[in-house]
Amino acid sequence: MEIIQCLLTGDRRAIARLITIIENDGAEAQEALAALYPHTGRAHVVGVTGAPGTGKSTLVNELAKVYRQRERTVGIIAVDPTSPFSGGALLGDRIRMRDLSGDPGIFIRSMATRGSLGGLARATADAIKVLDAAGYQTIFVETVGAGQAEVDIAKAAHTTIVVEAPGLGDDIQAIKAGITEIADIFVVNKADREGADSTALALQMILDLNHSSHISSPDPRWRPPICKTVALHGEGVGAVVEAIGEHAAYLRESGNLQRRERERVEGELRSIITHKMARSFFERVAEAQFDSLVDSIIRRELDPYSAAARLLEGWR
Ligand SMILES: Nc1nc2c(ncn2[C@@H]2O[C@H](COP(=O)(O)OP(=O)(O)OP(=O)(O)O)[C@@H](O)[C@H]2O)c(=O)[nH]1
Ligand SMILES: [Mg+2]
Repeated sequence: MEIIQCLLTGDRRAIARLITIIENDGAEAQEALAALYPHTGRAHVVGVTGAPGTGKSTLVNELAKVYRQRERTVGIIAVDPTSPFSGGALLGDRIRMRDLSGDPGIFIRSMATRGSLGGLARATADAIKVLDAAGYQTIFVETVGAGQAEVDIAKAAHTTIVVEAPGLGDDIQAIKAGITEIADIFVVNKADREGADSTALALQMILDLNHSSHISSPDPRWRPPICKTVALHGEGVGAVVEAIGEHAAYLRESGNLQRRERERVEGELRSIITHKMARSFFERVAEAQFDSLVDSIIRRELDPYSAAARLLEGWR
């Protein structure tokens, strides 16, 4: 494919077009992904997640600057699971990241939900492949919140940063509930504000608790560092870059890089198969039969499980 040749030379229009093709999820997307896949697997993917407004975009912006000073190319994907309008709700991010644009070593793209959250996770994973094949060495993926969509998106990352900010008391609860499992690095941003120390302390305590009770820690040998930053002024950002480097080295040396890659590919394959099977089922099922079963369920003549079994009969 000609567009893939352009992509491999780092052509920005080719990158943008390919990501749009992927978002539209048609036959063209499959063909493109097949062609670019052999050129992937080189980038280090860093997920950045956390509650709204904690300073994720500002932090990514500053991290990207540090990487650029070190002559590493940077791809940035900002994912908004709450917005159906790609680019609309995230316009703010683009404006904030404006001081990075114009640098050919940086590519920034926003993505939003077109259909299901599962679809968004798949599209994000594929957009990462496009930037990887185009030669971007470090790829940041920013997501908001701590829902299942973020956890799924985080699975595509090698290193996941969870960003906290002081004064979000309830948020610590949310973090406790699920997100410690995906955090490789914690950042307490807005350290210029009151309460940053107690937020960091709360995180320490959660880590101690998890450590002693062996709850989460998929990686008992890696204890997530807690970095304090003032992203607004670039303070403490160098330490985050170091932590990312240390985590990457840890992944390589411990053999966890291969283990994660295997888990990621397994999950991806399962998700694609589930998606494809469901889609091909709904393409083939007779609408009239489907509707009449719905009527039967409503009339309580049939329960939903038996109706599903009837529809699936003979489909295997
Ligand atoms: N005081 C202070 N403000 C900050 C700092 N970092 C970011 N901000 C401000 O916090 C606000 C939100 O920053 P963003 O970077 O957009 O936060 P975000 O987490 O990307 O926000 P969403 O993507 O909307 O969830 C902006 O007004 C920033 O200027 C910081 O270190 N200190
Ligand atoms: Mg943001």
